[in-house]
Amino acid sequence: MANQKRALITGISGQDGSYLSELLLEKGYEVHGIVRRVAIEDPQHRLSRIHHLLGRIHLHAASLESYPSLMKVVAAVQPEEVYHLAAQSYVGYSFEDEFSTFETNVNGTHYLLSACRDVVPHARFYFAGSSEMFGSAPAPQNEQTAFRPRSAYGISKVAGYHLTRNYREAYKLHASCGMLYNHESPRRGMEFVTRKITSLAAQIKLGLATEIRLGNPEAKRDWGHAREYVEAMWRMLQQETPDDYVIATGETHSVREFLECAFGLLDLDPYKYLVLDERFIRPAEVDVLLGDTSKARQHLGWSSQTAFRDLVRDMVESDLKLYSHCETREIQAATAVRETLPGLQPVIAKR
Ligand code: G4F
Repeated sequence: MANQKRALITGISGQDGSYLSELLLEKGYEVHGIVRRVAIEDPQHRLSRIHHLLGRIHLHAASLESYPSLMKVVAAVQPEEVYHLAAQSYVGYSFEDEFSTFETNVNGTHYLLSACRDVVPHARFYFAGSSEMFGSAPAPQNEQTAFRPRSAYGISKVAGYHLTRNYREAYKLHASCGMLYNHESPRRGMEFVTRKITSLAAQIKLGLATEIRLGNPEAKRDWGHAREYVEAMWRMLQQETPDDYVIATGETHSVREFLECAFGLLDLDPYKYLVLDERFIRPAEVDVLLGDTSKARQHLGWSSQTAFRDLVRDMVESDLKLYSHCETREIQAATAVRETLPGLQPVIAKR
């Protein structure tokens, strides 16, 4: 198609990358994505979220740690829109390895911004910021709230936000930052608490697991559906002027509420299975995240549509289906890894 817009997505194989690819394909974009070389060598596992899109999207091997590799892809693709989603995105792990979190999240963002400025200065750029930038700031948080990050991850996102803003002001890049609150779905990684809960609820229901080990159940998060949040990213890049937006539901719920809702949907009493495990407690916790989305509503015409209970139901039903088809030995292997490496939980591929 002659007028087809080209988009480049880093982190295309993740939850958000997969939903964003679907959205952009629907809108008629030519979609390009950056993945690590190992992902191309092991598509079954590492590209499971975009398996159904292979053949309709273009994948390029590059690494956020390598400026030349990013530069080469940007020059080859010549995108009109760049969505920078890739990151070391697990907050818990950032306490274990602050240095690689910084390397990937700060330098990776800097390299990509710099490549865009030098090669495609007219491209529109989206940076995946995070509500973790607000950290311990009082709720509700909006675009004016001062950042008080509580982890290396949060600090790395604050740095990415300032880099994005600086490229906008200094080099006139059309660069926007979405400060996205937690967004979940059946495609969420197993290391995050929502998916951990829904996958274990399903396994317990099917007799494949006997307990669920959690850290702090009192933390509160503003949880929305990832499928809707990628629409907000796209809308930001369709604005005449670049800007920064809080994207959230405007409701907050505790981990405990999520647990009760997920187990309740399967007629299970969570307290028969819950074990509090200090290995999952973070050295510094973010107690309450709650976003004020007035600006996104006004400027982007965007608001979250999925109710909390419907989000939980979507994830629980999907995991029930997934684990109904799983081999017991696959689950045992996954459980063994979970026990030894609490931060790193394996993904069981969707069939
Ligand atoms: O699911 P989580 O690991 O997500 P977290 O830390 O809020 O970060 C996610 O959302 C951010 C946006 O706000 C993103 F920027 C980030 O990339 C990521 O997507 O933890 C949620 C809460 C925390 O308070 C944690 O301490 O759940 C608590 N929690 C309690 N037990 C647990 C566990 N978290 C995990 N992952 N595992 C537990 O067993």
